[in-house]
Parts: sequence; structure tokens; C-alpha cells
Amino acid sequence: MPDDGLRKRKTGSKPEREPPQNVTADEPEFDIDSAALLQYLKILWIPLLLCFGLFVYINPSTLSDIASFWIESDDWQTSPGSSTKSFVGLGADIEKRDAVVEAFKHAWRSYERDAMGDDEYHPISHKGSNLTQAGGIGYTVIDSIDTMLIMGLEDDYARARKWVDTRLSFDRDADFNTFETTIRVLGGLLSAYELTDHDKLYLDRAIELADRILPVFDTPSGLPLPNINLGKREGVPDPYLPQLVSTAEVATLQLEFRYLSYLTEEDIYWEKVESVMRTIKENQMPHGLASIYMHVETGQFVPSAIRLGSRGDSYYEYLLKQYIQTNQTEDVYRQMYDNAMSAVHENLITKSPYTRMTYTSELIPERNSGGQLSWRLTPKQDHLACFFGGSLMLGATITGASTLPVSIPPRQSEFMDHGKRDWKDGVELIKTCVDTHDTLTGLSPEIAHFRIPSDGMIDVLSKSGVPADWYIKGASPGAEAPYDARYMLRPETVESLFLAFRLTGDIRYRDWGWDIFQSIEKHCKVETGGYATIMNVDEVPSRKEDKMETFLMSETLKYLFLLFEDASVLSLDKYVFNTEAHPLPIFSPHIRTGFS
Ligand code: DMJ
Repeated sequence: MPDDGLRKRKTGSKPEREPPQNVTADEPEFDIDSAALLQYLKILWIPLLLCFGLFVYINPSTLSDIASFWIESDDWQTSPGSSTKSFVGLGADIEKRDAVVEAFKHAWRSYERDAMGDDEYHPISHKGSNLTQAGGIGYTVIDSIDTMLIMGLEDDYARARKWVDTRLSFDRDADFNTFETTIRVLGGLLSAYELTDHDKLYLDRAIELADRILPVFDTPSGLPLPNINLGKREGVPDPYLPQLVSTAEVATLQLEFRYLSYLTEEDIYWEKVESVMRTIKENQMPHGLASIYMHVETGQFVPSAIRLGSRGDSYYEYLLKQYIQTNQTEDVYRQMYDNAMSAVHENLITKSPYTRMTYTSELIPERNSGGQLSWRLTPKQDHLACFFGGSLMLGATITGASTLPVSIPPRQSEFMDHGKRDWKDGVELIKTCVDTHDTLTGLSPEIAHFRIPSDGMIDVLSKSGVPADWYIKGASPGAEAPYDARYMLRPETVESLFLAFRLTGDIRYRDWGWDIFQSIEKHCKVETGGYATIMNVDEVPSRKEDKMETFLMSETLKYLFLLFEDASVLSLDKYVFNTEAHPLPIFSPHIRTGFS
């Protein structure tokens, strides 16, 4: 499949558009003085029409731009191309929900058979491995526990709990990633504590782990170091970029440490992660966006890519979720989130030129010979960025709402202007992420690139009738699949589908989630047990890599289960999900709230 050419879609279909319903254009006004102008127009209309035709030929999006300016739908958009008629209520779809439970059992029980207690699982070789030579830290077991609890898998849960009780050790003299350990292990323990009606085992282990992690915050800026030696309790810089820390990593510890602080009434956990947010706020870049690296000594952003994908993603996610977690009491996070969203809309949200798909671009810093900094817009979207559609919709119902709570599905009148903007773009971004599943396997690649006018392909594509506005860079028939072409069991699209369904009750989100689930079953399932990353989403039968990421069981299957479960289970007005899908309760803080 050529990377620069005519990638045919599996379905060959154009994205559906909202059918125009209400034409609101004013009638044009004429007066007597216009007569002379009309005379000229009578003579000039043919060349004018030809010019306009040529312009539209070169810029095919013009007509839809003009139409969308004048046309507004009566129905509020709950999903692309839909109306409120696709509302099906929020009850469970038991058959589909139970099919997801079977998939979880297939994954967990083979891991338990082959690798119980190991950090990671290799389903093809039937082996486990640990993150370091010093021994495991319960990465997979703890990441999976709350999913078992939510699915009601009592026996599996009992065995996992026993392992935590008798075998788990954090006394490992080796370096572990601060962010990953926090979101998967600390987040998993806290969520297990919540869902077991406060089984003290989990809180004790969470406190022990958090205390071992705390030294990472002992830096001049308060930004945490990226690694922690859990045995020595020492923060460790990145060996390759010792002065840098990644923005998403430093700004995605807050939900976990703050909830621990709330539970223990120990301020230190709260203060450490809040001080990170203060540093970020004080060093905001002029456009309000956040580049993916910060300087660990000065606390300043350093020129580096700006994106909703890797190393940027959960910074934006946690701005909103911090505001939600403490029951909307900390206005500073609302402000930071709203400012960031305005900046994202102004700078990163892009429409593809041919089919008008909404996607998020990246900004790449460049310096000219005089050392002047400028930013180049790059049409590349990570699968990771697909969390953003659902997040935008959720944010619209909270910081963008003029009245709380909003209806399900919301009415236009319940949103402020920026809420309407975020809802609409959230819906469209989900559609785009779903569209990137239009591959031979029905699964989306790790990275999608989008066509832009300067790549010279728009004309070729429009002539050939191929409506593909996105492609996998470097993919070609017979050649080794590029890294971008893989699907590694990631959750972000189904995470957005889950949120969108909960907020709308629109059946389309369930339908899309079911399609994705079936594709995972068909192309990622290892018959002898477990699921595996596939190397190329456009190759059938799929070639598998011997790795089952822990987030399959903590996130992908949990969000799919919840998509088909009754919406009263882990309802969005009582819980906020950490970035690894571990639900934590929304609470009213008794320690202190926010900074400004
Ligand atoms: C997960 O570990 C988390 O969702 C994280 O925020 C981003 N990447 C993975 C899943 O893709």
C-alpha cells in the first residue's frame, strides 16, 4: 500500500454528513441603484461562473464551508450524521456486555496460567517478564483487579487479592517509571480500595508505594523526576535527557496523589502534586498550549512538539479531571482547562481538505538561521489522541454547560458558546478516530497522517475518487510494516465511545464499539490464551507480536464492558477515571482547595 498514494478504504464510503435542515440565510436585498451593476453582471456572469468553478475545483471544501456557514441543524448532534432519534436509553446490552467479560476471562486466565505475578505477559511464548531484573511490582495483577470487581469475577478476584496480600513487594532496587507506576499500580490499588468498600490491604499498599515515590518531587522546580528507584527511594533522571521531564508524565499523577491525601488526611501527597500544577501555570507558554518537555530545574517549558498524542495527552485530560475530582470546587483547574481548550481549538484542531475530517495536528518547533523560533503544523495524529473526542464532550457538559447537570443527550440551550464548540468538535473527532479503523482488520493504526494541500495528493485523490484523507506513513505492499501501522490493544477510541454513549445514549457509539471489539476478537486473539499486538492493521491474516499490554485488561476491555453495561454502574457524576481507567470517587475536599 503506497504511503503517498491511493489507499483504498475497506468500505470505500465517504463520511456521513449532517443532513441540512434549516436554511437560515437572509434574502438578498436589491435596490434601484443596483440596476447598473446587474447590467454588468449580465455580461460578466459566464466568466465569473467559470472562475468560481475553477476555484471550487482547486478548493473542493469551499462549498461545504459555505453551506455549513448558512445551514444549522434543528437537532443537536449526538453523533455524526445522527439526530436524537438514535437515542436508545442507558440500559445494559447484556449479550454484548457478557461477550466482553468472556474476552477478559480469556486474557486474564491465560496470564494467570502462564505468568501470574509477572509485570508483563507474552501470550505467544506463554511467558511473563518483569520490568526490571529486581523483580515484579504487580504491574499486570494490580492493573486488572478493578476490572474483575466491576465484572463480578469473584473467584479470579480472590486469587488476585491473595497474590497482592502474600507476594507483592515494592522493595525493588531498580528504576521504575514514575508516571506508569502511579497510573497503573497506585491508581489500581486506590480503585480496588474504593470498589471493595475499603479493604485496608489496598490502602496500606498504596501508602507504602506513594511514600516510596515521593522523593521524585525533590527537585529545584518541584517537577518530579521521571524514574524512581523504589527500593532505595531515590528519584532518578532520564539517562538520555537528564534535564527534561515530559509534561504529560508530571501532570498525570494528581488524581492519584490527591485521592490518597483525601483518604489519609496527609497533606504531603496533595501539596507535592499541586505544586507541579502551580509550576505549570506560572510558566504557561504565550499561546496557552503545553509543549511535551519541561526543564526539571527551571520548571519552564522547552521548545518541543505540542500535541494531544504521546507525552502531551493526559496533561489536557487531567486538567479537566482535576476539576471534576474535587466536585468542581477548584476553579483554577477550570480556568486552566478552558484556556487550554481555546488554545487547542485555535492552533491544533484541523479539518482535512477533501472529506473535511476533524483531527488534531501537532506543532513542531523550528529555528531559522537567525535562531528565531517558529512552529510548523504537522498533520499527524496518534491513536493516543483519540481520548480527546470523549474528553471534549465530557468537558462541554461541565465547564461548557450553562446549566448543571445537562440532559442526556444535552440540548443546545444547555451549553455556552465554548461548550457548543467543544461538544461539536468532540463528536467529530470521535468520528475521525472511528474512521481510522477503516482498515483491513477494522483496527486503527498507532499513527495516522492526514493529507494537506502541500503534499500534492489532493488533486490525484479527487480525480481517482478515493476519499481517503488519512494514510499510514511508510506503508507499502510487501515491505516491512512501519511502526505506525501497528495496533497494540490501545483503549483511546473505545474510551471516547464509552464517554460519548454515557452522555448521549446514542446507539451509534455502541455499534462502533462492538465493531472494534469484534475486530480485536478476530485479529488480536491468541487461541491458546490472551491477546496480542498486531504489526499491521492493513494485513490479513494479522501478524502478531508476542506482547499483551496491561492496558488491555485495565482499560480497553473495561471501557468496552462499561459501554454495554447499564449507565448506573460507575456513573459519571460519582466517579472520575484516572488515565489508566481506574475509577476514583468524586469528593468534596476537606484539606484545602486549589491555588490561584
Ligand atoms: C495508558 O497507559 C494510559 O491511557 C496512558 O495515559 C496513555 N497510554 C496508555 C494506553 O494507550
